[in-house]
Parts: sequence; C-alpha cells; structure tokens
Amino acid sequence: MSVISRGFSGRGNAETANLPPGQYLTTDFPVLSAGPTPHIPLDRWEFTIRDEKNALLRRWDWKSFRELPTESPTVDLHCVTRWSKLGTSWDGVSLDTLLSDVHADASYVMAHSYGDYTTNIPLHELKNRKAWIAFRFDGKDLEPEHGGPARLLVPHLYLWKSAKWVRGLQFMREDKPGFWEGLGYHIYGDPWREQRYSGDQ
Ligand SMILES: Nc1nc2c(c(=O)[nH]1)N[C@H]1C(S)=C(S)[C@@H](COP(=O)(O)O)O[C@H]1N2
Ligand SMILES: [Mo]
Repeated sequence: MSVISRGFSGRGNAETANLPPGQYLTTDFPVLSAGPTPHIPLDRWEFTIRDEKNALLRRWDWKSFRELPTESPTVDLHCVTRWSKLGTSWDGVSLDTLLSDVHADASYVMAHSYGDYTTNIPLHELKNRKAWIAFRFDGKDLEPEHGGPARLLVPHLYLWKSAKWVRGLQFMREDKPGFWEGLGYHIYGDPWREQRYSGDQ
C-alpha cells in the first residue's frame, strides 16, 4: 500500500516538478562517453589546479585528496540527450574545499580529464556547494564507466559539464569552449533554460 501511494502520488508529483523542460525521467544510469574508458591506477592518479600559463597552483595525489573533508550530496542529473535521473547520492570533495585558498585572476575554468576530454565552466558555478569531485556513487566506489576513480559533478548544469576521469582544472581569463561546446553545444548549459545548443538563448 505505502509503495503504491508513494509511487503514484507524492513521489510522482515531486519528481515532475524537478524535471527541467524537454527532459524525461529514467531510473537506470546510462553511460555516455565520447571515447574509451581510461583506467587510472590510484597510485598514478592526481588532481591539479593550474593557472592560465599552466603553472601548477595545487596538486593532490589520491592519498592527500582522500584526506580532505568529504560531503555526501543528493542531486538530480540532467543529460542533454533528455534523460534525467533524480535523487542520486554521491560522496565527494567540494570544490569549495579544493579552491579555498587558491587565488585566481580568472573567471572561467577548463576541466581536463584523463583521456583528453575538456569542458569549460564559469569559476563561480563551482563555488558555494554546487560542485564536487565525486568518487563514490550510491555508496560504492565510482565505476570506471561513470568516471571513476573520480569525476567532476556539477549537477545544476547539463551532465556533459560533469567531466568524468577528471584530472585537473585550469583557470582562464576568457571563456573558451571545451570538447562538446566546440562541437555546437551551449557554452553554459543550464537545463532549466534549456541551453542545449549554441544558438539557444
Ligand atoms: N571525460 C569525459 N567526461 C564526460 C563525458 C565524456 O565523454 N568524457 N561525457 C559527458 C556526457 S555527454 C555526459 S551525459 C555524462 C555522462 O555521464 P555518465 O556516463 O556517468 O552517465 O558525462 C559527461 N562527462
Ligand atoms: Mo550528455
């Protein structure tokens, strides 16, 4: 009884309200990767923050990264191919923690991944508990297909901004397109404003 009423009324209405325009709900977790899945041994993994000229500002290896305080956000995911998955649970390190004492003369970052994927994001979109480097999904170590050992998680933007296998952020003074943005996807990618392609408002 409780299962039926939750499925049909309360939860259904709440979920529809959380669905951006043009999206449909899915409960599985599709894998979308532009290339092969890189496999990064933890003893070779690193996450770096670099300035515009590529100078190293911060570096964590897996051990020092995992010693940082973690958060456990529950967030909704919206892929530009129109599936949304609501209420996903993650463990990760907040970008507020990683960027806390880094001073940048820059308003944008390029996220770089192992395997060469890139995506651009305004720096302020990574702050104020809106973005994480996530290493666990649903209580389990993040699967390689979904970006393990660790991926960027910026759930308030379309999911292509959440770079899997992330290896670092580079500050940029001016905005530049990353991989999908350079192929015609929107430079910003707000699902609530349906910013799918570069011509969209
Ligand atoms: N490194 C990397 N990150 C990536 C991608 C990719 O191809 N390579 N695809 C993006 C796209 S288009 C989406 S929708 C999500 C998909 O994440 P998932 O495979 O965990 O569902 O990852 C994003 N991050
Ligand atoms: Mo996507």
